[in-house]
Amino acid sequence: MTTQDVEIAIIGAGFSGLGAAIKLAQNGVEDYLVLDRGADFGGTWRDNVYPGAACDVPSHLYSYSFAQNPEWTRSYSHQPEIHRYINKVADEHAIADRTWFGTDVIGAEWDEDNTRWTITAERDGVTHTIHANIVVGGIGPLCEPNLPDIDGIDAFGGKIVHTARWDTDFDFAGKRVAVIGTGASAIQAVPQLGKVVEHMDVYQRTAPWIIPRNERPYLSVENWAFKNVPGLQSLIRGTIYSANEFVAAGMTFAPKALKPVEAICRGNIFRGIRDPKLREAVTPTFAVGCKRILKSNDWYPTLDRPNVDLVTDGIAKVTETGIVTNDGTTRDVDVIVVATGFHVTDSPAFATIHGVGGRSLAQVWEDGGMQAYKGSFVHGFPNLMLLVGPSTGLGHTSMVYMIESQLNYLVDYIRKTRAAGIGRTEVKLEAQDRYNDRLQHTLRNSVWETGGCASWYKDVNGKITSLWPGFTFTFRNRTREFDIAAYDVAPSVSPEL
Ligand code: N01
Repeated sequence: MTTQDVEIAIIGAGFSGLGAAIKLAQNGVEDYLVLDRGADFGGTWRDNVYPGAACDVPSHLYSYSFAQNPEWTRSYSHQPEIHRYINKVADEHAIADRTWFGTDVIGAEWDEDNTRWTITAERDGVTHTIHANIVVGGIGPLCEPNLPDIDGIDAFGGKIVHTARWDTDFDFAGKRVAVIGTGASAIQAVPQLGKVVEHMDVYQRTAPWIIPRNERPYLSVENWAFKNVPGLQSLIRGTIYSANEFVAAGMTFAPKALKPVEAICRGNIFRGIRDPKLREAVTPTFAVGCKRILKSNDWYPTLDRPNVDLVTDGIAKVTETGIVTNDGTTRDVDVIVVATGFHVTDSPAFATIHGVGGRSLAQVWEDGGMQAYKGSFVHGFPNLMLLVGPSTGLGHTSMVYMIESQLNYLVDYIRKTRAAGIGRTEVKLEAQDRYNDRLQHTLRNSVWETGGCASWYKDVNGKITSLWPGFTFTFRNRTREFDIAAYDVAPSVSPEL
């Protein structure tokens, strides 16, 4: 057992946690420690190593504005390249020196008497207590795999693997495989698996809308230009960003404006599948945009392969040897791939963070769903800033943009509270409520509310609590400065803060 004191503890070393570490260092804040359970930087881009894992946001926008990368090899990057990029940026800023990898954060408790957080973590079998004045939560919403609660699944005698916990040593060649789920992860993994497996059953509960993926390798002359033409990468970022913001406006304010997108998706189905029955089976019945719009050129042709079947009857149960659907058919398989997403609004991590009076985030959000002020601060949890917190997710553009907006807010929060000798900062409940009421008002006509789908964007109470509605530059403007008037503040108990 060890005990350690730091000014700031950053939990998570993915895009958001790493970004926080870099920005703090650049602004003269040196006393921080990054904690991550993995072996290196990357978060979700380290963990999701299923075949075909890639990003559906163009490479130049899906990167830090302060670490643009002229070396991207493709217009859309694949997981290994993004993982390498994140680790290269971390190396350039020597963040590993202030990071504990292989460290599992078990819990964090607010200590009112000492105006600080007590974090309990385990590393190499040793329990560590870390006292931190401030905690920055960069745990990411897409990190806890959601395992489907299907009757009999525990008794399955073959192999079960979740896309986010892939077994890279397992050889799928010649196997009979079932894939449960047809979301963003499945549509990337299935075409790769389809090339090697003997047979694959794809269990579709809800057909997704899918547009073509405009991916291509960059020519060496393009990479030369990215490196040598001043402002070119920023121009590309700006162009992609602006085009995406039109989609944001449609999703939030005018779902009917997304009709052309639906037409593009229908064209994708028509081109990818010859069988009219299969075409019908993969055509969604909800408004485009209600769930994440996916991008693929090879999903539909893969479903049309002779060794692949799309199964649309619901799953009744899993047996020791296979899957039984509601119509009574049994399909035996060697492997079940669960591409069933993540615990987003009900992350197990929420039960491990205890604020004022010992109440956990899970308890506070139990009835009203996830709520925070500017996606960052939660009443009852002083000195805790969440990155990619409630109502910051996006369905249309780069999360790195949202993360960088929050990093501006983080830096200004530290700057202002340090300058004023403030040691305890808690968002006022009225400010948090007003903010969330406004968000819900904006969301009421959005496609996520009105589009006729069930999605992980919705919380237990049916409210959209994971997405930012509207333009992302509005969020950027709101997080440009730390608005201290929205917070109850108290002086520091320790003189150096
Ligand atoms: O998970 P999902 P994902 N029985 O929740 C089905 C990001 N991402 O891992 O639609 C049967 O989207 C479920 O069916 P339904 C991205 O933000 C990004 O694919 O609920 N089926 C659905 O088809 C994305 O949104 C990239 O009816 C069950 C699927 O499983 C997020 O990660 C790449 C079931 C789950 O889809 C999550 O994507 C990959 C059950 N019991 C992921 N339970 C990029 O390119 C669930 N399903 C950036």
